Amino acid sequence: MPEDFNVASWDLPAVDGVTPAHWHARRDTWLGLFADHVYGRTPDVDWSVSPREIGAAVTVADGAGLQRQLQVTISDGRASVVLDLLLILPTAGPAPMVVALNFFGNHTVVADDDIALPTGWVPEHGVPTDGHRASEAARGAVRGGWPISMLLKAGFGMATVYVGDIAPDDPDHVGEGILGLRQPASEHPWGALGAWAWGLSCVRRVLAERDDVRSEEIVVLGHSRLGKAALWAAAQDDGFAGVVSVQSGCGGASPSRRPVGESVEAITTRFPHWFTPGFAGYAGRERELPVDQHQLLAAIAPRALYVCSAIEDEWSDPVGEYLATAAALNVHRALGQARVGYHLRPGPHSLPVEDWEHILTFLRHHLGTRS
Ligand code: GTR
Repeated sequence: MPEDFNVASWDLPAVDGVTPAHWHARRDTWLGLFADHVYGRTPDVDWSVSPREIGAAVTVADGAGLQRQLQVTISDGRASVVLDLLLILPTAGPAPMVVALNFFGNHTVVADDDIALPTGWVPEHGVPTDGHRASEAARGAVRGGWPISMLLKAGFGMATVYVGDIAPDDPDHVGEGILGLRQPASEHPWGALGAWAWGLSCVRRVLAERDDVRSEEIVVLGHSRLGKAALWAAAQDDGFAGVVSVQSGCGGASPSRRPVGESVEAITTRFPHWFTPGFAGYAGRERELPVDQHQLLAAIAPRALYVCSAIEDEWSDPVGEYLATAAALNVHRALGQARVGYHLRPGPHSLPVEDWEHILTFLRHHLGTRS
């Protein structure tokens, strides 16, 4: 563990006294506070979610999986967005699923010339682009971080969408997705994390209707900023059987009150578009936040929660992630379930195969999937 003895004193809002009888009301209160003070309100709109399969299924991983591409239109009758959804499912029948957004486009996750390229803005962070437009040269660029064969072997399918299909991750372009089309009639407008969480729930709805998916065993996973979105998605949408947060840090699994790693000031200065604007007002006054991130982890109870940290990733505050998980565990226990796990591995901020191995061990155990 990193040196931790000189941290100024801090404490978390209490989460004691939870009982099954009043859990729903308590959870709703916390979710309302997160919406109003951190992520913004998700519009209370009746969205239709219409998937359309593009092309034929392709056999992958030496016959272990079937790869499918879907275009998902999400509409409220006035505004709509279209997501390109990449599915890889075990050939052997209905499967539990891991749903995860990707940073650069579906074409970067697997090396396949037939994967649709994103049509909107894409980031330039070591992955080739044509001036912030998706490039053929990026096909398969990040496939090392997506161990599809390992997932299939463990009995899991994988569903992924490019995060920018929902809301591009840039303050100047974020409005080109759903945020530009729908803002709730609220003084707490949603930001990109709220939009990404909403997109994840839409994907879950698509999967839950499929015969080749075990609808009760859909888990949402995310690394870093996408881990923040995964937690917010799972907290709000109890159709998810669980969540895996990988080094989600500030605004994710680590407490805002703990004066270690990324602060509210740092994150809202660099990424103002992620949160509801009012969150920035807590810079330097984190103690006044009416919630903290352990309550987000608790709001997932009694469903499965797995938090991954890395020792060298001090910006995400691995100790804080652990302490928040431990605090949330008390709530999960109070509800009679302790499907909560945490690991800390050596090394930097990343999602290597080593993390996936631990994640799949946890999920196989707690989702009761085949051996
Ligand atoms: C950092 C940011 C973190 C984390 C990370 C990531 O720059 O400060 O909150 O989300 O990006 O998403 O890779």
